[in-house]
Amino acid sequence: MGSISGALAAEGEALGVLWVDAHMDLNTPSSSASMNLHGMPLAALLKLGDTQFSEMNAVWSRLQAEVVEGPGLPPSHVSWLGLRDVDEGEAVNFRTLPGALAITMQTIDHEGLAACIRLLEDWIWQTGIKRLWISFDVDSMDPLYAPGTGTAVRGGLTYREGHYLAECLHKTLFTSGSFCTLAGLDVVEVNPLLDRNNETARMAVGWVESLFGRQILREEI
Ligand SMILES: [Mn+2]
Repeated sequence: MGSISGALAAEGEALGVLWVDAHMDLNTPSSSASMNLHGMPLAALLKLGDTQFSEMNAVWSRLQAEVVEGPGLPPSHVSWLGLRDVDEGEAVNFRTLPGALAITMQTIDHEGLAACIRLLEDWIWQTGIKRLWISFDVDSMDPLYAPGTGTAVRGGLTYREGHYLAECLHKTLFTSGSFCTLAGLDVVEVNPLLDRNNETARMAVGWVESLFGRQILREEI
């Protein structure tokens, strides 16, 4: 939350967010079954209201006020990719966000990842986002490739899909004359205690390398 809040203070309306995650992280205290704050960062950054618990409301409002200055992240500047474990309350919250873009695994299966990335790029262009913050949750990847994480969900991105996404994002964000550049990156939810031979951490490092321009063919031939 803090990193995106800082970026928002620095970049203002130019900032957009790409949340690569199995989860929306869009719960408010009253929509969350677990009350786990890990499921609420985007709701806090978007300053989503909460109506159910009056006692909790004060804490939620205070958290939002302390984390983000002003009106918060504009709803139309938030996108997700890789969703496959969305709570009912999060889906309800999502419907209150005009212009936000949610790319689920179902869409990726149906349209193909390349078409989904074009959709994302069109959204960035049309929304006028000039600086993109990427939050890469390793649970966006299938647990086969990222077992070391607390809330793994089957049916995620394959190793190849993950790298293809990173390579395409590199092209979009780092080519000279790009309409949008990278504002910052969070890599989250690697848990070494749950990992298998450090596979998840290594996958995450490899993903970041691809985002910053490592190309397998150019490197190895
Ligand atoms: Mn997640």
